[in-house]
Parts: sequence; structure tokens; C-alpha cells
Amino acid sequence: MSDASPRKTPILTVQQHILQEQKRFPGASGEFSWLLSGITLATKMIQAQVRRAGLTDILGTHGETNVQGEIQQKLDVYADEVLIHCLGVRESIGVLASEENEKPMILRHGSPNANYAVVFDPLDGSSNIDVNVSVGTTFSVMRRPKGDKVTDPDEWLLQPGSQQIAAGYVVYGPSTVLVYSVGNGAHGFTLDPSIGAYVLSHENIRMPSAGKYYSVNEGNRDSFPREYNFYLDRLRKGALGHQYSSRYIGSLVPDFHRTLLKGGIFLYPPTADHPTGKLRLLYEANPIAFIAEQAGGVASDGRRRILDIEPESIHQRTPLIVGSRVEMAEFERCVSAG
Ligand code: AHM
Ligand code: MG
Repeated sequence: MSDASPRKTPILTVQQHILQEQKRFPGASGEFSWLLSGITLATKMIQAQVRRAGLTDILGTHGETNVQGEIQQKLDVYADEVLIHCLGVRESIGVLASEENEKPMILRHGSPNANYAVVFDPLDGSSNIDVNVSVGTTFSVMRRPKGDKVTDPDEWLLQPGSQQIAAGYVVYGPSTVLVYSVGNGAHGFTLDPSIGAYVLSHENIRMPSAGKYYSVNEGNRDSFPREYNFYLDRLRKGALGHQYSSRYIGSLVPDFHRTLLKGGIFLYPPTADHPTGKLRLLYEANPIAFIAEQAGGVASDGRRRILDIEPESIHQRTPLIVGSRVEMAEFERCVSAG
């Protein structure tokens, strides 16, 4: 059969999906879908470079200052610049913050049109690129606090994750997949490289209520709090009805994406090196927790819901435990029993 045979069902691109979502809000101006299109454009540009990782060192021309010079930049810096470039021209964005930059960027001082702040990790897990392992981008969108001008970006950014109005991630794996939510379910889109569009592939994702895997860096187990090891032992010993297998990529986005689709649990506990956890609350834990909850899962820092944490600083870290209802309920039992 020819590959070129027409699709049986019409495709739905992420752009069309966002427009449909927008219709739920009467009077919506379209600025929000324009904002999200900045993210989808940037992640297409990032994936194009991720796909060439490894080639650029061989084919690249070190030291030259032509346009190829951009390709030679470290990919995480490139990803950061692309997101800032694509989002920076969106009039509705007042503040941008990134894992790559210590300070947030104020884009439109006092503009009445600047209604949103966007926080992102442009290329999470980028140390995995050298060995051709999947990486991702995470993003979170906050609304401007009422009556506030863009004078203090902290007021825009330091809101609990429950205030996110959109969040999601892109996983650069065997294919490029975008998962996003505006609070009406979590939806997944796969980039069709032949047409350059994200096409709906996972509508209204539901995380299975339980799974087969736990996902944690076991190299750190000697410094996990005691109750975490007690819990992991229970999973290994079949206390939940079967013996769990372990899966750990060391890249948050694909580790979570597997957990979202297959169920189970992902943990980054407090450790000796990272006593308050390693992952960042605003642009890693919050968007992941938002997607997890939208899909029927649970996300905690070990004591409370991730989305309830009142942030104190932009780059603050948190433990992250996220997964299916069954595994999370058992985790919470183990933690509360001490
Ligand atoms: P990064 O933001 O410096 O890329 O680090 C975050 C990454 C996550 O993708 C992943 O979950 C975690 O670090 C892995 O850490 P470890 O190597 O300690 O297991
Ligand atoms: Mg990161």
C-alpha cells in the first residue's frame, strides 16, 4: 500500500485544538492561542537541532562566524534563545523566566496588553544528548496578578502551580510529542515531520490507576529518607500485588511521559546532595504536576500537593513524587506512617 494514501480520519493539529479550546471562553481575544503558537514554533525549531545532534560536531565548521555558527552553540543555550525569540514577540507576554537565566526578563514594562508570564526549562536532561537519549522542554503559563504592572516579576512568577492557566512539555524521543493542558484534560500531539505540524495522537490522556514500574535514581538510595526506602522495598517485594520493575532514564520529561501513559510512579526524593530535592518547582515540577492531575494522577513533594506550594524563589527546588493513584496512595501511607 502506498504511504501517500490519504488519511482515513481528518487530522487535528495542535493549533486547531487550541482554537477549539479557546471557544470555551466567550470573548477570548486569540492572544492566548497566539502565545501557545510561540511555544509550538520554538519546540519545532529545537527538535530540528536535537535531531542533528552528533552531526553538527562532525559537519560543523568550528570558528566560522557564518549562520552555521548558531548550530555549534550548546543545544540548551540554543533552545533557550529560540524560546525567548519566539515568545518575546508575543505582545501578551510580560515576563519570561528560564532555567538557563538567573533573572526573569521583563518584556513590556507596564503594558496593559501584557497579560501572561511564561516559565520554561528549554532543554531538560541535556546531558543525555551526547549519548542519544531522549530530552524534553517543559513550560508553564501564569496570568498577570490582578491590577499589577510588570514592575515586580516575582509577583507574576511566584504563584502556586494551581494558578497555572496552561502547562505542558515536549519530549524529543523517537518522535517529538507535545503534551499540553489548559485545565480541560491533557492532550498529546505527535509532530508529523512530513507536514511540520503537531497532530493529535493522544486525546484526553488518562493515566492508568496503577502501573508496573517505579522510576528513581537508585544510586542515591543510601541517602533517601528512611520512609522512601521502606516504600520502594514494598514495591519490590510485591506488597501492592505484584513485583515492580524499575525504569529510569535520568531525563525528567521522558521518565514522566512513560509514567503518564503506562502508570506507576516517578520519584526524585531529597538526597544528601540535594536535601530539598533536585528538580525545580516552577518550570519542572509544576507543569508535570499539572499534566499529571489533568490525567487523573497525583503529584506531591512528599508532604503536600505540588500545586499547592507557595513558591519563594524562581529557581527553588522541590522533591517530586508523581504517578498513578494506587502507587501514590501507598506512598502517602508510608510517608505518614514515618
Ligand atoms: P537538568 O535540569 O540540569 O537537566 O537536570 C534535571 C534532570 C532531570 O531531567 C532528571 O529527572 C534529573 O535531572 C536526573 O538527575 P540524576 O542524574 O541526579 O538522577
Ligand atoms: Mg532542568
